[in-house]
Amino acid sequence: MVSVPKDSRSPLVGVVMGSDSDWNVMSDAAQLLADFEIPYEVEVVSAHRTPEKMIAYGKTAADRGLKVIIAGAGGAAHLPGMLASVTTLPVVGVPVPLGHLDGLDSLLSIVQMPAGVPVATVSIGGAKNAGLVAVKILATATPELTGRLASYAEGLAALVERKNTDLQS
Ligand code: RP5
Repeated sequence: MVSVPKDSRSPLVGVVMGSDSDWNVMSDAAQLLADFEIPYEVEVVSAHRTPEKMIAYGKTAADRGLKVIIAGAGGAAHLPGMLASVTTLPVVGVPVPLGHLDGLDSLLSIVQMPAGVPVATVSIGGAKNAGLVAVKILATATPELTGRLASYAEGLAALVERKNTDLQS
């Protein structure tokens, strides 16, 4: 289990999940944000088990300085959508796969939002991409992050080329 690093800066991204059991997936988002040196917070907020906390989290998130919320949940995954209904911040939803249905239940629960209340949904288990979406949103106001995203993409391309070269040898 990855632990949450301490960062004295005010968090810009909230990484929330319905249960601590989601952390195995959601830690990928946290790691990505850490790689880009983005301050973030991590919180377990359950739509069904702690509904008042969920509403308070969503309602106060923007005033506390957060710019993006990444929300992951599994099964009847209502957390991302419910948070989106009480905040003006962009919400990125991560469908967490559980033991049954391979995460399709989580995906459909998160992606099928009614018009007017969007959740930017990534793939099943796609927490790393959720982190990248958050970085890209932040980069619209932070040119330095744009440069880092370009370097990140170059790194991906270099990796593909390295693997291709290995394949040829
Ligand atoms: C969801 O129920 C959580 O997001 C989690 O994916 C799932 C199971 O939770 P636990 O029973 O492991 O706490 O709300």
